[in-house]
Amino acid sequence: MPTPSMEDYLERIYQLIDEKGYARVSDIAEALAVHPSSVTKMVQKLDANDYLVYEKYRGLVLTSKGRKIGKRLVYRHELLEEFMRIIGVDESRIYKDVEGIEHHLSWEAIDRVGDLVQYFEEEPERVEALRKVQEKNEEAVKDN
Ligand SMILES: [Mn+2]
Repeated sequence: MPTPSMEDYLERIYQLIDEKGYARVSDIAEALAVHPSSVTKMVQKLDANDYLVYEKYRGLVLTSKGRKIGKRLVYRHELLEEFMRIIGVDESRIYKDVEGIEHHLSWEAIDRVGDLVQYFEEEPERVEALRKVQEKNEEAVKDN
């Protein structure tokens, strides 16, 4: 099992490769706002755990294990963002909130959140009904 920090790297490396076809240490450092030496250290750790193969002058390649987990981590992040959007969290807060919770939920909880997102997406009236509850609660706060 990757640690939360390893998960952050795998998620970002998977995304970079998906978008650009490669992930350089400098790109990863920029994306995660960390020093390149920290990236090199972590990349070596991910290599030792068979998530990727790292060669100093040739860059890095995810193994099938790394790709599988990376894909799941990106899915998890996107699903949780969608969940936050549906429950009405302000767009400006969504990214940070997801970064704060994503490593701390079980995969079972993620699957159940997936069911809930699907439940709302299948019938837009369900989202409207939720918004009505939220409006009512906001009115109640104002009246207090
Ligand atoms: Mn994330």
